[in-house]
Amino acid sequence: MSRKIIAACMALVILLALLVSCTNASDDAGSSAADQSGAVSDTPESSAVPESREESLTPEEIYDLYTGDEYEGRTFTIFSSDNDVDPPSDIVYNTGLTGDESFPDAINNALLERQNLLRARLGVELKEIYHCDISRRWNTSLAKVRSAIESGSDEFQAVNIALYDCGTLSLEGGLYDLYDVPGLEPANPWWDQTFNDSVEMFGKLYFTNGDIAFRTKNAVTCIIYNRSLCERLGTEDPVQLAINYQWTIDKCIEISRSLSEDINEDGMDYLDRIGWAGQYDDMALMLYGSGIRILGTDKQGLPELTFYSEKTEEVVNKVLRFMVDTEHYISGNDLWNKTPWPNEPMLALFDNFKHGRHIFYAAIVEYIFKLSDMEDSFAIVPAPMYDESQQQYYSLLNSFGANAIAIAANQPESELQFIGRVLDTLGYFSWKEYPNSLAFNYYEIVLKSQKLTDEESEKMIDLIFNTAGCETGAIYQIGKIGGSGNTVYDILNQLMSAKRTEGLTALYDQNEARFKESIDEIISVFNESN
Ligand SMILES: [Ca+2]
Repeated sequence: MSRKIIAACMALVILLALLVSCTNASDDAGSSAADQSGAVSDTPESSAVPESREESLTPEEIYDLYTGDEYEGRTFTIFSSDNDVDPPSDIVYNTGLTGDESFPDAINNALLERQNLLRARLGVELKEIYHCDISRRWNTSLAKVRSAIESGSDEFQAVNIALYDCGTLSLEGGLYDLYDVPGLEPANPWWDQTFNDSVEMFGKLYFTNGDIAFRTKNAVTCIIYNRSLCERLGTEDPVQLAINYQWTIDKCIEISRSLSEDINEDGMDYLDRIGWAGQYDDMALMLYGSGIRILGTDKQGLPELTFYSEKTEEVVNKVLRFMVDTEHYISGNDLWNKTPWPNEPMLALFDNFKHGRHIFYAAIVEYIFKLSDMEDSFAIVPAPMYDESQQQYYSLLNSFGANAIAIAANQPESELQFIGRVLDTLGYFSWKEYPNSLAFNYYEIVLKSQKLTDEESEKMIDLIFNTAGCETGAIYQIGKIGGSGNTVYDILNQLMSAKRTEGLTALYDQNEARFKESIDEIISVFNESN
């Protein structure tokens, strides 16, 4: 524990030094890339930071990174999984891949550079085993890791797999606690602290995320909006509202209600002008953005049910009422087989959005890479807050789309220091503050993809990525016992599909005992295996 605190203090010293040097270098107040807190940071008075010894230390010294040569000639393999058959790797360089809009050359080149740096620094060769798991979770990928654990296979040193599979493995004792891995410091700034805080359970950290893997950054939920349309309609500007911490659910709904036009006068349908294009996932986005969590942790670090309150009911009812307002809200869930994209109705709405027929499109960050041919100007904003007093945004990592990095128990404890050191070094070379790194290039692309000023765009990037966390209640499937029963999301889906405008309390009451039982089961499975 003390090691964590020391590292966090050192990180703070560096953070302050970076902020000061940034202020000295130019008057550009926008780039708060060093801001890890997620909150709006006041630039500290430069006199507050003494000319200290720390400034002359290299980052390797400050963060206590291993720089020796005892691993010369070794290979480090990461087992990755996703549901694409043959996607570009986000771990190693993709030979022969150029000019792909959703996978820019700058990213691929940064992967190559990272491999070269790792080889030059530690003499270690980076490799990846990719496995396509069509169903994404609880299937072949999970089976492969389990079987590697059973046989003690040394095929791979770390895993980069679905959040759900990380959750399952962590309960059954299949993953190491990253707080206990020598050579790895999860408090280092290239690991995502808000993510770590959101998934820490039983006082342990079984999986993490950070600058090391950008595909998961693509899975952060956000709201894309058409800025030109807002100007034409004379609404308030969501980016400015977000920057001023006035971006709330009420504002979001109010702005959506400024657009409703039945173009062909045959009733509202998917080709009309409608303020918001979304889907059932919007409920999870709004709840998370309001600071509501299905699962929290108690003082002992044990999981506890934190979902229901009057505030929760208010948010749910607000979103339900918005969703049935078909003049201003259109849901992909109502459009199966009703558009030229029969099985992918969200693509129909995305096409509409591109053509200026919606103000908002609730999505994940990845979608902004697909708008280069959109004429109107657009940008991303975080999920709105419950109200202005919240003064903090929360961005939900899409639990289905995101992976996490973990060390599985196929490796013996004697290998942990090697694995920890390589992972931390890889993280460091991926860090957005490291010159021309993977994360640096990723953020540059997100920045330039938005049609905003650089300063505005940087602020949105900070507000979204520095507040991204995960809903452990979804990952651990609270409510399912032995594979059956309703999760919290299941009961919300029931309300949405029935077009209800209230009714959470009764449904919740019917299921609460089961939710609690499910949590007790998680605790007992964990206690038996760990
Ligand atoms: Ca119509």
